Amino acid sequence: MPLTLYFAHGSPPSRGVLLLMRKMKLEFDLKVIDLGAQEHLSKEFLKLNPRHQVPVLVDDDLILTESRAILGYLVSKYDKNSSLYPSDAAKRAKIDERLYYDATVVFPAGAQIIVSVLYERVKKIPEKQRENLINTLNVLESFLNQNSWFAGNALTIADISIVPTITTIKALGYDLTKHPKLNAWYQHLESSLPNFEENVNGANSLAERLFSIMDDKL
Ligand SMILES: N[C@@H](CCC(=O)N[C@@H](CS)C(=O)NCC(=O)O)C(=O)O
Repeated sequence: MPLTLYFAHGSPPSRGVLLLMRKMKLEFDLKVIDLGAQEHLSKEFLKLNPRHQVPVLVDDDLILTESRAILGYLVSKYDKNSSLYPSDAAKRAKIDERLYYDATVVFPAGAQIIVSVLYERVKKIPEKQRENLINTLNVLESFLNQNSWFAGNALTIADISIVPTITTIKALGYDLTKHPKLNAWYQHLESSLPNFEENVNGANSLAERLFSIMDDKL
């Protein structure tokens, strides 16, 4: 049975998994879940993920519901010698460190703003949320002081996990050139990752929904 990815265009973690699957040239069924139409609350989807979130990966009888676990699994299972997620303990620990930072700080910093606009219908981005996001971007910039990648000296799943949030904030009007190393990293990924435009289109569609509610930009 082929892999199946349940995915939403606007969702940064979904787009990260899609970017990796395209890069790895995996064959898979893509099932697009329309969050606006509440397809993630359907009975069938709740059976896959009771937390009603995308992405979800199904591989035979394995169901995975956390994007960063999916990224690690795909490389470990389908390209285990790849530098995207090496088996060396120290290298892998550094990648995991960045993935946890993404899960607990980077993605939530962007997601907070999206939730405030989409669900609380705020017209202006709350100043505290904007500051939090900028502080996070400054930390990301400092991570790039030693290397041009987030974990070591090669592209890894840490970069692939983080980049969709950055694409989203750019789509919301943020000027990334304020963070020169982050901007250079972004441009490199934009020009080298296959099908990157799918990620940009997904971020633009989410930004369009937000701009239809708020009179603000990042
Ligand atoms: N920890 C999850 C976060 C996924 C997540 O927040 N998904 C959002 C879209 S970006 C979602 O499906 N939201 C619908 C909901 O929570 O009901 C991951 O990275 O896989």
